[in-house]
Amino acid sequence: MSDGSERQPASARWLDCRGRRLPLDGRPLVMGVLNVTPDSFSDGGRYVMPAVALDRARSMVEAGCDIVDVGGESTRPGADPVDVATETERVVPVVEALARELDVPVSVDTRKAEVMEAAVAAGASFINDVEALRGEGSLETAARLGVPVCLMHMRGEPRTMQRAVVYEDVVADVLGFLERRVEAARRAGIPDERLVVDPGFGFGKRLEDNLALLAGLHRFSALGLPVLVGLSRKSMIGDLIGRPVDERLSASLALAVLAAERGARIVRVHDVEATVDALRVTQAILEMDEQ
Ligand code: HH2
Repeated sequence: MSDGSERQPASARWLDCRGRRLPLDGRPLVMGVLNVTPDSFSDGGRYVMPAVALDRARSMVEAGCDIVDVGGESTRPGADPVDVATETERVVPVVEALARELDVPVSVDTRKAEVMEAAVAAGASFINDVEALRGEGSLETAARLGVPVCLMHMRGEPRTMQRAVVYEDVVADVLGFLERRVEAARRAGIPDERLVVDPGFGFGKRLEDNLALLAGLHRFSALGLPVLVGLSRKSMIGDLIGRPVDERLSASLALAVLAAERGARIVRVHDVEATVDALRVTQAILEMDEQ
């Protein structure tokens, strides 16, 4: 276990997804969103059939995506939870098809230990948990499954998370939370090489909180772990420019670039091709900065 002093900088590492190694020292990795839900805020209802989901995933991979994130439960503000059986039925056939057919790792976006287990058995090689392994049995399950895990900050739970939001200092609060979850993950036996952190844009945060988090994103690199961000098409963009979900590409790209500039190593997006282009040119400048 690391005491922090010998921790490698996030920029010098690989993320090992069951033998598929994702480099963390080049342009930020692009995680393509594939929601197999009827009700997700952006792509709900479009990719529920495994064949359609596979087509969508293939086109994201052709567009340059490094990892595909499959989710079977919407976590948009106000969303109702789904039961384990429903989520498993949605996710497992799609994960199975993607893991068989694609050359990139498949991530499962879930906060349930049972779904993590079933998805990894079906071929998933990354766990993306918006509850940072706080669900029953999740820590132990993720430790045993041996795949990388993203620990995300969320205040409360999706149904209620936007009610009465108040932070004293949102960056310090979210950092403190992630520090505690990283510690819990280490104690459960998950090594740093398998940990990723995410401040959780839009999860129990007001516009001003989201803006402060992005402005202070560079501070999260102090955790010594790769930082993932999900900003694509989110309501903070709608709040700023008043455009509907399908007209938020330009603003999403601006936020992806700003996040990359502030040290994000993985960017979770709906629009893969445009984001890869934006991040490639960003990376060229960042590498000049480092010289
Ligand atoms: N955002 C969403 C879902 N999962 N995971 C991480 N690590 N970070 C995020 O910011 C994040 C996430 C919400 O977006 P989406 O999946 O498009 O919508 P929905 O939750 O409605 O399915």
